[in-house]
Amino acid sequence: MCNLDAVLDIAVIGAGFAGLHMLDQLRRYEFSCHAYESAIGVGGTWFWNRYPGARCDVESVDYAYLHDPELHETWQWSERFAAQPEILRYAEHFADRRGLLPHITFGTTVTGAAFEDGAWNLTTDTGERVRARFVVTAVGCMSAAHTPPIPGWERFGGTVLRTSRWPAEPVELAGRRVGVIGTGSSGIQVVPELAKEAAELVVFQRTANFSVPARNRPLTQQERNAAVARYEQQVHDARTTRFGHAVIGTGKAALETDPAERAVELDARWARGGTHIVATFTDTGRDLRANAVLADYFRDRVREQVHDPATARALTPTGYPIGTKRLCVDDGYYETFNLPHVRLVDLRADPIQELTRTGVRTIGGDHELDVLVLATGFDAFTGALTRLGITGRDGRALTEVWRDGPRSYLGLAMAGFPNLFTLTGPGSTMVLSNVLRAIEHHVEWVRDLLVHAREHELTEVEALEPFQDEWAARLAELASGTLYPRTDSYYLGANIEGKARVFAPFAGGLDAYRRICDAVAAEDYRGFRTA
Ligand code: NA7
Repeated sequence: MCNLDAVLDIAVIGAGFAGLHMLDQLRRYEFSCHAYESAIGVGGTWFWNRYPGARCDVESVDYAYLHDPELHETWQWSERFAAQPEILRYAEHFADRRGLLPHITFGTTVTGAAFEDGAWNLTTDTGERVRARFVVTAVGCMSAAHTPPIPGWERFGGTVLRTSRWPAEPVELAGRRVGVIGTGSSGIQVVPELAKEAAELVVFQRTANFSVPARNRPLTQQERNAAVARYEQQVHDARTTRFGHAVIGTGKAALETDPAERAVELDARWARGGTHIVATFTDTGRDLRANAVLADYFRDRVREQVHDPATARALTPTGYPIGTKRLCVDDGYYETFNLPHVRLVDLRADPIQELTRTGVRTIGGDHELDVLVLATGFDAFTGALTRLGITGRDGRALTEVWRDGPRSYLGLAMAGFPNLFTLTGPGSTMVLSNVLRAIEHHVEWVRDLLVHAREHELTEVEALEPFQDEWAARLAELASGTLYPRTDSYYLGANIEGKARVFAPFAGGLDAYRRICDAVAAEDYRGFRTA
């Protein structure tokens, strides 16, 4: 690690939760390091997704760093599910507390990363050139926004807003006709908030999603104290549970539980709110008949909440197993459709044809709008990485190497791309676990590998192809034991036209994933070529 050509030991790309923690750890271990961030502030996802209603679907006390016990003890979350401004403040507080800001260049997007003569040359949109021995990407797995290929974007004369790039300044919606395309987690959160202001709200839905109420509320001081007292248990859960935090199920299979008892268990979780309801029974994630029990329970709840039978029918998810798309968590989503100025356009029955100068044209007619909100998702998992312009050994472009889908070893490294590590990369647990828990694991694992490289004076660390192949086979095998591959979702890349269909996340749970990574490290980084 002492090549005189290298300006930095390590360049970090991104200053969200992963990038900040990585940068902090590298500084603590006295590496020369610097981070580059497109935004003008820290926070990543929580910097950009500042639309009204943006909120985490993991409980605040679980969606926080655990590696800093003092921060854990002193930070007080105000609500059960924190809203975007509070999570952003938390990221800013961490960066400030750890003195990270001088070590981040903001407003700078990495546009090229080439491995040449034993180090990485980064280029940026501001013309900066950086040379670093190692690069760690912390670009997020849901950060490359997706704009659907609807004809007529250039024609629409109104305002276009994206949930994933919401303006920092207030947006005036009072008295305006607003349309929303997309009913995933973001759409379902933003719709009730927009309805409070807009004169008219039209929701364009392609696929009805399963959604559970959040039952968000302020945390009591007693609950905050209990969270502090639970610290050791949380650290234990981070290592030993599937999601990285405790989820209390019944431990029973739905198909072996009496229907009356099933209803009691599901009612209790529905009343409590949040995503834990999907883990009520042990078999709903792999058995279609069991899955239907849970799905039917959700469908009945839609009918209870939406007054108009035709709207209720359109909002009722059908045709795919519950949980195979991200379960949404809402705050009054269904009730919003009982308001007189809100209407649903079911795009399955009435597809979008084009945008016109004044709105959205579907087969059924024109919907006149002043504002169009896109909540249309992301080129998930791979998009933020392929947009970096990465070329590895022998000038091979990542976009070429991943043409048939992402390939990685542990989701953290790639054959052909030495000295490059991808936090929350495709092939890790990503959004199938608590992402904060996954981030902390990856950062500490990569840090240890970099320390190992320094101690052993290694100049190159690269994943080996056969181990990468084995990892791909393991990912496919784990996915085949679940219901995920049955549904067109971003987990499979199916939301992006022309994208290879590969189930990208590790579906075996964060606990199992950690054990594998620990074993790799313990066996002198098995599966890596070092020089
Ligand atoms: P999602 O969950 O990917 O949702 C995107 C939504 O946009 C979804 O309803 C899509 O329908 C819809 N969409 C995408 N393209 C189109 C077109 N062309 N026409 C109509 N509708 C379209 O993204 P979110 O931002 O809501 O959530 C992302 C993650 O953030 C979430 O999983 C949490 O982890 C937090 P589709 O279902 O594809 O038919």
